[in-house]
Parts: sequence; C-alpha cells; structure tokens
Amino acid sequence: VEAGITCRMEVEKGLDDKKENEEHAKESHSDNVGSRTLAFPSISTADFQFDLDRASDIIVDTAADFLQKFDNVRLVLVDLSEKSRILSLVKQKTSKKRIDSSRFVTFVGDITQLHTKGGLQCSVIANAANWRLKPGGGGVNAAIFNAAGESLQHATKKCADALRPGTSVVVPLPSVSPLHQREGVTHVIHVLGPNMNPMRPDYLKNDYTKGSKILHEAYNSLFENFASIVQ
Ligand code: AR6
Repeated sequence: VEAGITCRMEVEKGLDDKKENEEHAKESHSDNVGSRTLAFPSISTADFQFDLDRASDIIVDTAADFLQKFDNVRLVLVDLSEKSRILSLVKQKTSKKRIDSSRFVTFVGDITQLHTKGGLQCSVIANAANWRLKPGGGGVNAAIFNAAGESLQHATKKCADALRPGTSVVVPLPSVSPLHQREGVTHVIHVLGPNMNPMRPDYLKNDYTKGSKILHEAYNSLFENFASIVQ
C-alpha cells in the first residue's frame, strides 16, 4: 500500500455482529447529505443468481440495524429499471418496518450517473465485484470500472488483489477519475457477495444457509466500511 492511499478492508467477523419513493432521495439543498450518502446495488441478485425474496429481507434488516447505529448517514439502493423486482420488494418490506424513509431510499437509475442524470449526490458507491477485483465481466462491475476509467483499476490494486465472499474493501477514487469529476464519487467500496451461479467461482449449490450468512456479512461489511469513511 503506497503512502497517501488509505484502503480499508474488513476483518473477519462472526454472525453476531452485527418512493420510500425516489423524491425522498432528491437533494434538500439545506445540507450536504450527499457527502454522507452510500449508493449501492443489490449484491449477488443478478449474475450471482441469489434469491430476490431472501436478499430483500437481508437488505432491509442490515440497513435498519445500520441506520439505528448511525444518525447522520443515508443509504440509497439503486437499480436500473422501474420494473426492478428487488426495488419493489425492498420498498414493500421497508414500509412495514420502522425505518426513516428519508435515510433509506430506493432509486431507479444508473449508479454511475446518479448526479448528472438523477440529480442525486452520493459520495460513496458500492460495487458488486468479483473475487479478483477485475474490471469487465458485466453488470454493475463493468459499468463502474468503465465509468471510472483506469485510475480505479490502479487505485484498487493498491488496496487489495482479491476478496473473500462476504467482505468488502474501500478504494479512494482518484480525483482524475471521470466518475469523481462528473459525479462527485470519492470512494468506491467493492463488495463480494455469495454466488449461486454454477458458472462462477465459489458456487454455493443452492445452500441458502451459507448464502444468507455470507450476504449478511457482505452488507454489514459494506455499511461498516461506509461508516468508517464518513466518521
Ligand atoms: N446501475 C445500477 N444498478 C445496476 C447497474 C448500473 N449500471 N448494472 C447492474 N445493476 P450484478 P452480482 C444492478 O450482476 O449478481 C459481475 O460481472 C443489477 O440489476 O452486477 O453481484 C461481477 O464481475 C442487479 O440488481 O452483480 C461478478 O462476477 C445488481 O446491480 C458478478 O457479476 C447486481 O447485479 C457479480 O454478480
């Protein structure tokens, strides 16, 4: 790790650790909530084929726990389509829980264009990464590495060269990156979720006991890493 670059990686942790519409997410202009906002995709539910109903429970539970511990932060779950099933499941389940709807929102849009296209300032974004932390592949990983340019690859290499499922790593995004300049993203947190796709590494063979534990750990790791940036 070179001087001047602060990478944060999750240490191993046990299980014990632990519209509602888009309007809420628009800036209030009164404070810089954008600098305390994490935008994240639904980890593992597309290419990694994790069950959406189970994933939505885990997202809502881990977000609720996190928001109880930290006042001054906002979480935005992002997906590309109005028809996103994970967004509607999460919305439904959030409305049944006591979660402050201004601090946990869902948003339809491209996570690499939240500011310029969505009018949403989010200084930290999460990536659903692969274990090698390689660009490409598809999904949100390809979108983020493409939008951020080569400097994200270099910055990522300085932080880590691999991830275990259920862990995450914070990468400070160099100010030369277009994603930093245009969208105001200062940090990317790579997260590796559980894999339920037989064509990908660490396939869990439909073991949702393991898979759910790993997805919990992945979100807890993501949120704690986010907290460590904004504290
Ligand atoms: N903006 C917002 N959300 C997006 C975007 C985007 N630009 N692109 C996709 N999503 P996935 P995984 C949503 O497949 O299941 C990669 O190739 C998408 O609709 O990206 O964790 C990696 O290299 C879904 O809700 O991630 C890994 O090998 C969510 O992002 C593997 O796929 C996650 O979908 C990871 O698979």
